Amino acid sequence: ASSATSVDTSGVFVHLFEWSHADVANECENWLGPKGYNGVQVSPPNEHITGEQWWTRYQPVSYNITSRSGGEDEFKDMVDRCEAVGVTVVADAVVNHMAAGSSGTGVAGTQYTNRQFPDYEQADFHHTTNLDTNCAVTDYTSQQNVQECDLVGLPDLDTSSTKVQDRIAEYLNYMYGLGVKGFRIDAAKHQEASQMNGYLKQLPSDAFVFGEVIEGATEAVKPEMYEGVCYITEFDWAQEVAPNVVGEGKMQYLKTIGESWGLIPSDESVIFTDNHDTQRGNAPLTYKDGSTYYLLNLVMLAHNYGYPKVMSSYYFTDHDAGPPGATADESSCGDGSTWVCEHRWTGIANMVNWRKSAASGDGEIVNWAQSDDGNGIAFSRSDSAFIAINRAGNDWSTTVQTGLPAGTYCNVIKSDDTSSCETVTVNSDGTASITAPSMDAVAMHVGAKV
Ligand code: AAO
Repeated sequence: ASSATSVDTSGVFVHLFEWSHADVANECENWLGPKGYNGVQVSPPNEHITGEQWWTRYQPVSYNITSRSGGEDEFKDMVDRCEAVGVTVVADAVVNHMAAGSSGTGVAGTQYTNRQFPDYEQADFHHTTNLDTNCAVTDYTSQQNVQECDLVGLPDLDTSSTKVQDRIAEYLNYMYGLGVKGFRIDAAKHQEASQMNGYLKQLPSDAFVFGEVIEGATEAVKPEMYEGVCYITEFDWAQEVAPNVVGEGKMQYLKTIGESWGLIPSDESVIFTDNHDTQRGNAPLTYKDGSTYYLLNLVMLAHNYGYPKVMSSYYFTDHDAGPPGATADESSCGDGSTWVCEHRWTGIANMVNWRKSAASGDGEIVNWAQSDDGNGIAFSRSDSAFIAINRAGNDWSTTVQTGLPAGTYCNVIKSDDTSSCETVTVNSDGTASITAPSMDAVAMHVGAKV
């Protein structure tokens, strides 16, 4: 997993959940590329069951590139246009299972019956002595139950079968051929790691792959089982960090986020504040929380642990509600009813290039400083980037070592426009007098020097 992939994991990617391919393509050109995002995760691009709910995308009917987000031509156009501005498309690959139910039709018109699809016959699925039935995932203390039974009624592909492995590899390689260099493996936890590797090893070695493996304290399947096979989602990142941004913890504890906290190794870890499941589940903070969620994002982007993925949502109250019909663009982003566009929030967007500067040297966290009550923290990375973040109810003013070359810098939390931004002056000895406002931050980096 640590081998070179076509994605630089010291950067930042974004999940444009349920965006159409056409809107993603525009966003790559208008926003993601210019702001420095190096990847975009898109919703599963293959044919899925019909229906308005967002989760129809997680019930594959075929591997035709046709979905609510668009057809193959639009998909290809998106991939080309994103690649052209340095944004790698990361496709959500739903390959653990196929659609549930006794029969149905996919969005491209493909028909299926119980555990039988054009691509798979009943024997390709895990099953009981009867080919047409299987056990259900009910016992997370049993690896066999988790990996060989059906997750929420979804027919579980028998990934021990080389026929199945080869068909999955063919699908992923088809997307690779269209220019897709990254893959999220949905429900990776429900596939035995070496069996998963049976299809992953058929991909070109520069493919970036991360598996969705949710850690459960008493469970049989552990994220570390996937180390060396793919990058891994670290769901505990938000669970462990958020209580220090809001609640009983303190910002001062965040200095050491990483393996010493029991998290998986940084160079195999994909982190996120919330994802499309947890924002409807047990995420400690989401866009609905406003400023505390914003600070959690700033911590994620500033710290050197893991490969961060910014969540970009649509507004919802109903758990199952699918995406709004509106085009996602600058007029709908943040309108309160369609697309939230967290990835455009000024501080979040400008921290993407901050993180690039931060990774230009060894990336280590140095010049750590904190306020007396531990609610304000400041640090720099690689003598190229500095941030102060304050969760206190009052402003935090201090003079600190920024590690930066002397000069005048934009406070990129407010703006990265060097012709008009609010500025911070760094003295010849690298110190600066800064004020981190309550529930806000100050950040400078060498890429936004006035
Ligand atoms: C829909 C309907 C179902 C219906 C089904 C078939 O909702 O009622 O039976 O169709 O007709 C999504 C939706 C599902 C939807 C499905 C298919 O979420 O509701 O079903 O599409 O349309 C487990 C898996 C994990 C999975 C997660 C949802 O391990 O892989 O469940 N996530 C992915 C996708 C997700 C998608 C699928 C998989 C399926 O991201 O969007 O489903 O393609 C514990 C376990 C986890 C387990 C969770 C939830 O987690 O550890 O493995 O995830 O429970 O069951 C703490 C604990 C942690 C715990 C967590 C959450 O963090 O430490 O252990 O809390 O409680």
